[in-house]
Amino acid sequence: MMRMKQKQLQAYLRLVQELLSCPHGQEWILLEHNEQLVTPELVQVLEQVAEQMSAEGKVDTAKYLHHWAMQINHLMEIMRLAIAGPVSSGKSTFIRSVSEIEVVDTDRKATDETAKLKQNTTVAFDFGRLQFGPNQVLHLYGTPGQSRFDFMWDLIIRKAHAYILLVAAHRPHEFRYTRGIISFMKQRADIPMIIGVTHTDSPEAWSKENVMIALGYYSNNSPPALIVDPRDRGSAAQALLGLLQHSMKVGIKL
Ligand SMILES: Nc1nc2c(ncn2[C@@H]2O[C@H](COP(=O)(O)OP(=O)(O)OP(=O)(O)O)[C@@H](O)[C@H]2O)c(=O)[nH]1
Ligand SMILES: [Mg+2]
Repeated sequence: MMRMKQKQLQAYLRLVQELLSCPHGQEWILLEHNEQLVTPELVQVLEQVAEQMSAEGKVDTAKYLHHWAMQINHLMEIMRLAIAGPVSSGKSTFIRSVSEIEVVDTDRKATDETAKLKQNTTVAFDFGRLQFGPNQVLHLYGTPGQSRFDFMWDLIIRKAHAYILLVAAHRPHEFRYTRGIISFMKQRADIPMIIGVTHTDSPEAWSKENVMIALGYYSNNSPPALIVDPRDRGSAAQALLGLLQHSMKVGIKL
């Protein structure tokens, strides 16, 4: 802090001020707009202001700033995100679309009932990596769709910070199986999740709203749902941003 230039310090303090006055739920957007200030120095400034507030007896403000210092600190590290969902919902495609590294391919020729649906299925997991903003690295883990690999779901979900559940809108007979995946995940890890509705370009596709109802979400406790085309890099990146925003809102377990 001592060595920080005066001008730089002012910029950080201004951002802290904005963070304190911005509407609840908008913090992540504010940070996105000030991406160049989301650095270890910001964490330092947040903690120092928090300490000062605490000394002045403003405990809630201090707690709030400390919370954000921890969230930002965490953001600058690696975030592990899982992409789950039934066979052929688009998990491998999603990760291939956004990853900056060659995706570790564990797709094998499908032999069982999956073969009717597609030629190849993931038998271990997909792994991709993505630099998101100057300080943030995302590691993406795609689960295999078939339930005989549920030990792999278990390993991945226990390690993940948050996940996207992909569901194909044109295969309603899989909605019940998808609910099973969701409750499996929920039992193992209480982490932020969003629903990504895929295959909405199919003529048989259900609407996003109806898919959500079929998954058992009726009311305001439902997770955010987005339409996503995993084949499209922009669409997949938008879904990741949606997951990050949601994670910021509900908080990530550190
Ligand atoms: N038309 C259309 N095709 C899609 C969409 N999403 C995925 N696909 C296609 O669906 C097929 C299956 O996608 P995968 O990414 O292999 O599915 P997966 O979820 O990894 O499947 P498993 O590994 O077997 O569980 C691929 O041919 C994708 O290109 C979509 O929104 N629309
Ligand atoms: Mg796959």
